[in-house]
Amino acid sequence: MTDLTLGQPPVHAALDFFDDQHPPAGDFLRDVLTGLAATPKSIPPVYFYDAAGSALFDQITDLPEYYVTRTELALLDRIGPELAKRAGPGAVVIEPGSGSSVKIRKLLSALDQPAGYVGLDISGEHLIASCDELARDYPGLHIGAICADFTTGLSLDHLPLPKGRRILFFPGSTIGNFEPDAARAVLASFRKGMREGDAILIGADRVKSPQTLEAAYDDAQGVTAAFNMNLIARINSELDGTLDPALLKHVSVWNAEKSRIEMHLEAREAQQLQVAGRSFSLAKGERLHTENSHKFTPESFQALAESAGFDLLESWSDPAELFSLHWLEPKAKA
Ligand code: AVJ
Repeated sequence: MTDLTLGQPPVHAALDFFDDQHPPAGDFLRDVLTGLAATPKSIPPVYFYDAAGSALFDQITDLPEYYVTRTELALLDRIGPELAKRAGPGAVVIEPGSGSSVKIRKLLSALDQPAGYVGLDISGEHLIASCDELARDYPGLHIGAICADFTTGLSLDHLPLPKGRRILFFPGSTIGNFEPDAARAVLASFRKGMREGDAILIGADRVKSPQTLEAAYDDAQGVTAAFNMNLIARINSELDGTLDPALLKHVSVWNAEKSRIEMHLEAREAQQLQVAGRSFSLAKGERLHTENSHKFTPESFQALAESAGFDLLESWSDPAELFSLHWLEPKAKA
């Protein structure tokens, strides 16, 4: 059951609707225990983003080595008129995993009289705050918010959306966090919620020199290391863990075979650790795998899009070809 909460506490007069789909909270304890018992050991990257982790991620986006965010922002500025032409007037922009309000503002400002915006995020509080701010700055734009987990698909049919063509906005190379099969599944599930003529504007980071990539995920100021280590702080404080951050080292490695940057926490020496009363051991040099960030070539991204049921109509890149934005439309149904 979804409940359409209009004007219930807290009151959001600025929003056309707030649709709480009650996404199940991730089970941090279960996932950490499972990951530590596995070989190789791993922790899912969704747990990076508590308040401290989100603040560290914001700092990452400003680092000299982390070209991703500033490159995508500059690209959005440059291609704004082309996006306006592609989208046409009266579009309804839907943003799964709405994160940076800077990016959505650039898109909304570039488009030709957009009719609506719908933010969708797993964290309702954060979502409402950012949609409220958008509503203040874009009067006349119909704005709604959906609290849901986008990885399980988009359910939009019951919502009072303006009529226009729907444009899904999925920037940041978030798609790169998923392994190929899961990335295909995410895109295919987006497609299920789309009608003919709707489109996705999606950001995807590109393959480039391993040195550039490894530096982007292991910066000189140690902000990315702190972001990675934040997982350890969370395990210690929330799951009664005994991990010693001084015994772990942040590493970023380019995995050429899988075309991805991997982040790990590597044991500087052999150690025992406890989480919620359970014991685990790490051998010297053993790693906890904490994130994958897949990088694409124009060909590999096109193959992914097509395998998920989309045609790739256009791609744009910055002059140094660091990052791309792609325009996808559902393949005509046979
Ligand atoms: C938010 C998944 C796009 O993979 O570049 C940045 C996360 N991790 N630095 C990325 C991240 C370390 C980021 N994404």
